[in-house]
Amino acid sequence: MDFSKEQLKDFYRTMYTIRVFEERVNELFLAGKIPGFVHLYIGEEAIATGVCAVLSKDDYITSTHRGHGHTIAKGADLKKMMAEIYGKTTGYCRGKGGSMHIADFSIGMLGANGVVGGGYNLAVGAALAAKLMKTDQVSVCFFGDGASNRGTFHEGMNMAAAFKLPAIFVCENNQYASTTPYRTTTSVENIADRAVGYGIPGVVVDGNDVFAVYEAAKTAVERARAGGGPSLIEAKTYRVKGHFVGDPELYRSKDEVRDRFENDDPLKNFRKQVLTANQLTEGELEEIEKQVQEELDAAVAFAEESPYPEPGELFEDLYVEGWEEVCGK
Ligand SMILES: Cc1ncc(C[n+]2csc(CCOP(=O)(O)OP(=O)(O)O)c2C)c(N)n1
Ligand SMILES: [Mg+2]
Repeated sequence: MDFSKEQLKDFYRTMYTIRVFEERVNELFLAGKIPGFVHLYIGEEAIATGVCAVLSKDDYITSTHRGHGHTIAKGADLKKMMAEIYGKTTGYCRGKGGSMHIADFSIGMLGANGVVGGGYNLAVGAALAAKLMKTDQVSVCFFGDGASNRGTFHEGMNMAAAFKLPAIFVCENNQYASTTPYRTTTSVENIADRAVGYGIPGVVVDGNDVFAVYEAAKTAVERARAGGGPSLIEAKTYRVKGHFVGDPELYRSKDEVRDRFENDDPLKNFRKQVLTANQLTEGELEEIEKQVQEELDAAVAFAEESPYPEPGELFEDLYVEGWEEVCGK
């Protein structure tokens, strides 16, 4: 497939932004600047980037506990993201949600989710709304290999297939669910094989190749927009960092991680491909890196300078305005 120079630059900009955002979050967490928990997406950048490149601003996504990459790829504001992760009032949830609760409805990002497997039915609900309202929006559910063993997987997949909803299920198989290698808890070799049980297409793609992910997503999105119903994409990848920052990683060796990352880094793969094919120059890639670093520095400065919520605000922003009327209280 032919991509324009602008498209290629956008792929790199998004993947690089995710990579350096996550590296910075890692440093800041270890420096004690960030409260709570963070789960990093390093090594999985090509999946969110390839899928979201196919989507329009008003298409929906649902995310996971490892959600920074999806949120960046859907076009979120880095300043508001960083401020939220810091727990500051200028963040997406006024500092009360943190890393696992970032949402931005204005760009169709329906939320990260601390509940593993919590995204399926939100995504299916959004897809049902799009179908009933006859818009051409699609809804993408990102989820992990571990999450594919939850009951909500079946509920979501079955309903989307039975009602032919414009939903795309994207499994990020990063080989582990916390400390558990996926093969020890999964009955099939490929999670995509389960699509057969719902009568929908299921494909396996190299999740570290942004072009392969884009192609698969494009096929699924076109099918969904045309009324063809849902698809399941399994993107094989590798979780390079611990399950969360601070994970002692006793369940795998350092050599395994180094070998996987050195030999199959989605950013390196992309660089190699576009440079070898003379599609982009080293200078053009470096220019993007410089711009992204500046944007990231500005986001960190914004988060640092922003205030924490006041203790008196503790019970504010918990419910949407007018909830008493809606609930008949
Ligand atoms: C319903 C539920 N069960 C268990 C957990 C604890 N938990 C958090 S992340 C995780 C593993 C998820 O693995 P996977 O779906 O493969 O996603 P990954 O972390 O690899 O991105 C578990 C068990 C949870 N948050 N929610
Ligand atoms: Mg996993």
